[in-house]
Amino acid sequence: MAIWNEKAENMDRDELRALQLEKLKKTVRTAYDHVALYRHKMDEAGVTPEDIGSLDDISKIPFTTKQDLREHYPFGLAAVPMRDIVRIHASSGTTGKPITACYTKKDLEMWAECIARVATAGGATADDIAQISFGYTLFTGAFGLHYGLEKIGCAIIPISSGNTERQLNIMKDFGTTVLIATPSYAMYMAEVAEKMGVMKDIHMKCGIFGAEASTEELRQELQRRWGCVVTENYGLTELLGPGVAGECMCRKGMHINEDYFYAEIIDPITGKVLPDGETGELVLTSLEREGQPSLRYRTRDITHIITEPCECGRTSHRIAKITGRSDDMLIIRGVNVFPSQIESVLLTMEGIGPNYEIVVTRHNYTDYLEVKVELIDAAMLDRFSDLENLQKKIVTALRTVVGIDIKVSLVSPSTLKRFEGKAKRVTDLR
Ligand code: DLL
Repeated sequence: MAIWNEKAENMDRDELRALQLEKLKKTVRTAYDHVALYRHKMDEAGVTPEDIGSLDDISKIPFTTKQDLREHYPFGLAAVPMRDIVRIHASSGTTGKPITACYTKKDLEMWAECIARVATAGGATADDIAQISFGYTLFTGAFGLHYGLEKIGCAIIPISSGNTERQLNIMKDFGTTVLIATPSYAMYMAEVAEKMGVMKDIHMKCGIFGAEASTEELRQELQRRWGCVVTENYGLTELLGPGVAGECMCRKGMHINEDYFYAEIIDPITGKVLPDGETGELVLTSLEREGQPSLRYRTRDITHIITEPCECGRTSHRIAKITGRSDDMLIIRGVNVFPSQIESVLLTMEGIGPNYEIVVTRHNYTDYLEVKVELIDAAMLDRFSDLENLQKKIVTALRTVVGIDIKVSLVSPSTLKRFEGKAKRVTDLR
């Protein structure tokens, strides 16, 4: 299993911690001196950059939130003059103002390095033809992956997202071996490929997917349909974009680029730092961003840190699959429900497809969940008892895992919405 940067990725952990501390001190100093938000927050908490004498001292620094970033939209968190910024990205910002990210030339080099590591871990090499099916827009996904894959030496097809039939014809004609997409779009592409009958002419080596939560069950389904290894990677605009962490071929958690990012897990309610291995909210600090450093950014993503050595030989800690975002969690009649729990049940059931929609409603002050899921065989709609049996089976399986009764509606094949970027599975009508 190839490693892009052995020196960095196999670094002795004591050496790594010393490097992290050195970089943390510098980052805190820069953030304090050049970004008003960080200076005000630290002054208010009575902390100075000199108070950072060990990695544990990071807990003295106040958290940064998405709200802070919104309030300083667009460039209030830039730590360098605008003439040193060479790229600007932004998150989709479906609610409220978008989040912006400013990069210097050095940041872009560091980004390409992070992606080269993650993509190599996921199986990409200079011999590959890599199709980037993320949108080339303000979204960090396409441009982020692009320069890292180019650094590796892949032949890149910058096709962007959408126009699925064309995507598949290109895969067939150009001999794409690596696909870059969201897991939900990769699933949709697989469905269309099967319908077009082109799957036999596509010879994928690996799918390097990310940008949204997905379950282990969805990975298995994607691997089965594409006939290749599927790894996932993680990142966010606020910190960099993709490249914060990514899986290796062992597929047992995403290796964090720890020389560039310091990860903590906190209790999302109390803000207390939790020991390694406990599940909570991921908090990230950038260790080498020039354009826009981040101090203790609350990602809202729920995961845990895996410290056991990985069989691949990398010494970095890993983050486990994101089980959801703390703000995605649904509280239904007092029970916490993550959409990922529902997905993991649905994907193990026979007779239904991998697409689903969760609808939340409220009647007489009580919340209800409905899951719409597609039948594989439309003819089943005419066989009432089969339909009823399948429905009952899904309701029971969901009750066992989620702990509440969820209404299940079985709909005709190919009738639910498909997504070319990040899937939106939950419709909250409350
Ligand atoms: O989604 C960056 C990215 C692009 C990552 C391409 C990987 C591949 P944003 O649009 O700012 O950035 O969204 C960041 O997406 O806080 C998570 O909630 C979610 N997310 C990203 N990767 C994963 C993943 C990009 N592998 C937000 N699993 C993050 C679960 C993910 N959630």
